Amino acid sequence: MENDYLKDHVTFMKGYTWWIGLTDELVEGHFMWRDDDSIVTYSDWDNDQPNGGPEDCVGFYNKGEGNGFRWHDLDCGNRGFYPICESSQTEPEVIVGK
Ligand SMILES: [Ca+2]
Ligand SMILES: [Ca+2]
Repeated sequence: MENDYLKDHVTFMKGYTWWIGLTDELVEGHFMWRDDDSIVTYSDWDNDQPNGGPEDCVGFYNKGEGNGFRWHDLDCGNRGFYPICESSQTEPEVIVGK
């Protein structure tokens, strides 16, 4: 599972949050991969996520010791998070609604 692969490779850098290239900025609650607009078929949301609203970008988020990384929807404008997928940050996006 790709998700587990990524976890294995980023777990050693706890304290950082990693964008995974998943977003619902086109249709709220409808998460799609940025690289090919495919619908997400697997998920690893944290217990109270996604909590929606203006948080449209999904990151690997580590709450604290022992918790590991789970998915959180987060404010796309957050700086200091690191993209796992290179394709996400530079493509022009057409926002059709929220
Ligand atoms: Ca959202
Ligand atoms: Ca959230």
